[in-house]
Amino acid sequence: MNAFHPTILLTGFEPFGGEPINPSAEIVRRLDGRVIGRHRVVGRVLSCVFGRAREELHAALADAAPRVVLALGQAGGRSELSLERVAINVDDARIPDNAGQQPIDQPIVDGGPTAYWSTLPIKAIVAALRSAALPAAVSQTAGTFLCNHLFFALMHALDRRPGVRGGFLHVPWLPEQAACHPGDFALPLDEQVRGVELALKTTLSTTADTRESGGALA
Ligand code: PCA
Repeated sequence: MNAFHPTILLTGFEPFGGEPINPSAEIVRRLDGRVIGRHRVVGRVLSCVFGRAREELHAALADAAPRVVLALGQAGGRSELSLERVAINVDDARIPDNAGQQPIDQPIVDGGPTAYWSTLPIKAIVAALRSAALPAAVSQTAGTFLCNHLFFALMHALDRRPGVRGGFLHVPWLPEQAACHPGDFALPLDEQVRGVELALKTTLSTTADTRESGGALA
């Protein structure tokens, strides 16, 4: 590893909603500093707070000057690593954030576009993950809480940084969390880390996305 590697910015979120941990933060801690496909991973764990998460993201983009940005978040109850297709320009919080804010039907960027597409090769990533025996699917919504907020802020920022690709991946519960959510799917941390590494490798080796079905099987 040296200072001349181009960088990948990998973000996760602090715990929220009463959970003691957030798998996305654990993955970021495991991969921070790792070299993947000759790119150095710069990891950042962001606040689960509207507005503040966006400022932390902007600071991280300025510091790391990444070629690729992958933002991660927890989606408890999902049964796959979910490659988000689209970020929408609305905050509509089901629960308060970690600072007690609960915006309802608020635009994220006033006068901004309705939505941005992920610029990661989401279908190729789903195919690579499934080939590696990891559960994966394209998701058509990142919700309207912090994850969508951050994803939209990211794509809005990247709109002014041509050539920098970015997107969002939602991850399931860890087994220790699922114990408190009976019946929900869980994926061990090692498998989640393996999935994120593979998603990054696939991004670096794929310029044009593949065309194939990447939907959930159920
Ligand atoms: N998941 C939440 C916000 C932070 C996180 O990890 C979401 O899906 O919006």
